[in-house]
Amino acid sequence: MKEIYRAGAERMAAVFTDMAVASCKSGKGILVFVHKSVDGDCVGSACAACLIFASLGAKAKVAMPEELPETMNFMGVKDLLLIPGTDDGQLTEYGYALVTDCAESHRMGVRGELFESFDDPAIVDHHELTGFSGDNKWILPQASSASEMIYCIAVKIAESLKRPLGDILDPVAAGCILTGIVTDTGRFTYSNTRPETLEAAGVLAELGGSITDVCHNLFDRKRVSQFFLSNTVCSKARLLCGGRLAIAAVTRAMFNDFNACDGDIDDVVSRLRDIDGVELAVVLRETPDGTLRGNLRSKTSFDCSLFAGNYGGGGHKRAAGFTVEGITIGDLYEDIIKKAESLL
Ligand SMILES: [Mn+2]
Repeated sequence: MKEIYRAGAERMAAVFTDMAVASCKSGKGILVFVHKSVDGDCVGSACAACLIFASLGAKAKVAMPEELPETMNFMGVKDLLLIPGTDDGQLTEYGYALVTDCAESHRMGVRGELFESFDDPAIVDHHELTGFSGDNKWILPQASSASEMIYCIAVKIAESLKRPLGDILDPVAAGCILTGIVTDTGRFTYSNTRPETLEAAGVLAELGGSITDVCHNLFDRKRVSQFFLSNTVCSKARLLCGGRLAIAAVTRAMFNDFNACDGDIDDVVSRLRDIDGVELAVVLRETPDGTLRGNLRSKTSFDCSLFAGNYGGGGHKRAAGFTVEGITIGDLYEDIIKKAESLL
């Protein structure tokens, strides 16, 4: 295992093992939290963590902030999920908390309050964050995905227990981790794809994960509404700042016209970034709850995470986002252009 992962993975392997032991002794399960607007990495890393705990004899489930998107059904993880409003009665059976691909309760949607009620939760995250320290917290922005970090933890658990990795990661867990890695590396095309990321993917494929299934379900498949709305949004996008900024705004009316759902424009921001000459792509949308969501992607140098910070958001250098309210989408659009102009 590469140096940047080793110490953290070893430390967290001990944390996972200790949590499993404590959970078995007390009879209280482990809840794994994720960010809202779930994606392949948060669901994949969280479900894999649950299955790792299960391999250690402990009961663990994911405290989902929303229902699982239909496109993720292929992961075969429904039994691991607690869905708000349907499984809430079970929550008292849990006494320990882990969060993956996220660290901050305000990003957890309806689960934020529950997360806050846990003392000193364990964290595994790869977002650019400061202010989280402690032996049970591992933040590694250089990691491709939270899922790759979970993979490293599983490797260290297997090593320390002298068990084969397949004992710790069953085929479903391997598929979950692969889902997170494929998602966050844009199918191994983003610059966060390291040689060790590819090595991990190879091992996970051997353990039963399928890159084909992830790519088909999370990248290639398009709902009819998604296809037509995303084409319309792209056709309305503008190139500014000498072609270095591509920006598009999506109103609720546009969603309604196409009978489309919120996730239907998730692919637009990378399509805009891929235009020759574009360094920063921004897609703004009106969300169903009345807030505005901004998604940013950059090609080579622009720091999206830093820029999203202007609006209280964050993420990664090449991909970030934010949520704001109290401003119209038109005003936000102009404000972003003004701020980006001085940086591009
Ligand atoms: Mn992630």
